[in-house]
Amino acid sequence: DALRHIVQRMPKAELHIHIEGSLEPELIFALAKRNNVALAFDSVETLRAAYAFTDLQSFLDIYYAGASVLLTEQDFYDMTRAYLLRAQQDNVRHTELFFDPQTHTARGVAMDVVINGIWRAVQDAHTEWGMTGALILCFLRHLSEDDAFDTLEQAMPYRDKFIGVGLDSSELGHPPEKFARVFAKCRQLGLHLVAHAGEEGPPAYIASALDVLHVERIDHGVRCLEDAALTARLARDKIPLTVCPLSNLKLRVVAQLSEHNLLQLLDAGLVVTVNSDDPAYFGGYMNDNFIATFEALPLTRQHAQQLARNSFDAAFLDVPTRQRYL
Ligand code: ES4
Ligand code: ZN
Repeated sequence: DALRHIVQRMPKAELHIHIEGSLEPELIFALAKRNNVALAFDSVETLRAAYAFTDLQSFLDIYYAGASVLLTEQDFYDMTRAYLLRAQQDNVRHTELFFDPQTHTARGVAMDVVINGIWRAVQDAHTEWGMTGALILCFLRHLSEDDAFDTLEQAMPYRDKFIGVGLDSSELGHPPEKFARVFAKCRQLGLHLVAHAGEEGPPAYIASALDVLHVERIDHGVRCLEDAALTARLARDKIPLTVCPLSNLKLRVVAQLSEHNLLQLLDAGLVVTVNSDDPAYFGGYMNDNFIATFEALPLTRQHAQQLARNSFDAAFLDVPTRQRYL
């Protein structure tokens, strides 16, 4: 119909996608077989049937299990290639990919295997389709700040292959302050800074991500509306929110998409973007997120165009590249 056509046609940037969350069950099983890795599920169907989440942690447990099949550089390449191909079909022209090195280095997979595999797929998508892409290294917030420092040090030989750092995994009980020193170090290194905040955690975590970590964007951030002063600040300072509607639905941040606050966020003057988060787990890629949200909320064609424009405004692009997209 008309909406699907408009959404399909708009060039978009995806700024909140965990590349390990793009691993489809079929690829998990193919890689498990290729690498002789044992899985706790006996088929694609039983694995997919386990994708019934009640909160963030119930998802993370199965997401880390899925990532256990990734061992070689080719595995990371194949995963990333499949995502970029799918994004290209949704007319996504630019992607900023989160990756979780600690999920892999903790299993004995070397940092170069992770980064080189993902980065080679990004380069090939640029050569073949003109798609631009960049990597954002995420620290797992359920682990210690010392572990994050070790991870940063292991990644420094590949500093030219990632543009920034983020903070993900279990939010509650792991506030931004826990990572103040490592983010200060990353800031000195000239890395872009983002953090998940205000997904399950309170608005105070959004405020401390800004005040203590000095992040440039907030991943999720949907709970900001509980604090009017914080919302006004996000609008005034044009801090983008990378919102992930189907993720919020599947992790029960909202009970129904019709209860999602995306329209209120836009009406508050925030730089909202739409993203897929972990598309293989949450039931949809970029355009699925747009269409499901537009079917559930009274959003217009102008809102769709605003969201697409915001995705490029919020991207970490150099001025000429941004100009080319707008
Ligand atoms: C994540 Cl939805 C979400 N939240 C926090 N951490 C994550 N890692 C992968 N997906
Ligand atoms: Zn996320």
